Amino acid sequence: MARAVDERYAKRLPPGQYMARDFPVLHVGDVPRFDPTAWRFRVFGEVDSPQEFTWEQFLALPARAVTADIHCVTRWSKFDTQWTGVPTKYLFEVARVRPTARFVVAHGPFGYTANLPRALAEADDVLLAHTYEGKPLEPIHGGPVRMFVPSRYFWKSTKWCTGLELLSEDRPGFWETRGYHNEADPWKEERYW
Ligand SMILES: Nc1nc2c(c(=O)[nH]1)N[C@H]1C(S)=C(S)[C@@H](COP(=O)(O)O)O[C@H]1N2
Ligand SMILES: [Mo]
Repeated sequence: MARAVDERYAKRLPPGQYMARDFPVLHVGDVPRFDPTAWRFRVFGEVDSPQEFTWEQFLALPARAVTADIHCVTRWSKFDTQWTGVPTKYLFEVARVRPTARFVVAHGPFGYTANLPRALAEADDVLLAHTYEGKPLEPIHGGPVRMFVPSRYFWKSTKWCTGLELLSEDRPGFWETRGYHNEADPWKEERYW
C-alpha cells in the first residue's frame, strides 16, 4: 500500500525534484509593506482599456480556486497547494487585450519581473492569488497578491504583484535575463540556459 502511494507521488514529481515538507520562502530583497489605501493593480500595455484597481475593487473581482502542485527551480516541490484569486483571463477580458499582445510581463517590487507567453498566462489555472489555503496570503509568500502559474517553475509566479503588462514582443524578466530558462517547464527540466 505504502509503495503504491509512493509510486503515485513519484509520477507527480517532475524530474530532479524532491518533495518539500514545509513551504519554503524564497525571494530577492525585502518583504514590501502593504498599505491597503495606496495599493494598486494595473493591467496595461497592449490593451484597449487599461485598468487600475484599488485593493477594495480588486477583492470584489470574480475569484476562483485552484489546487495544484508547485515546483521551484531549486528542486523543491509541494503538492496540492490551494489558491484563490482573480483569473488572469478575466483581467485580460476586462482590459480588452489586443490581438497583437502575445506576451505578458508580471511586475513585482524592486524591479522583479517574470515573462510568459499570453496563451499560457490566460490558462484557467493562472491566478492573481490573494488567498492561500482559505486565509489571506501571507506577506512572506507574496501577499496581498501574487501571480500563480502552476505549470511553470515557481519563479514565474511573481510575489507582491502590482501589474500585468501586455506586449507584442517577448521581454525576458528578472531571472530570465540572469540565465534562467525562458520557458521554465518543470516537466522538460527547463531550468537554465
Ligand atoms: N517579487 C518576487 N517574486 C518572486 C521571487 C522574488 O524574488 N521576487 N522569487 C520567485 C521564486 S524563485 C520562487 S521559488 C517563488 C517562491 O515563493 P514562496 O516564497 O512563496 O515559496 O517566488 C517567486 N516569485
Ligand atoms: Mo524558485
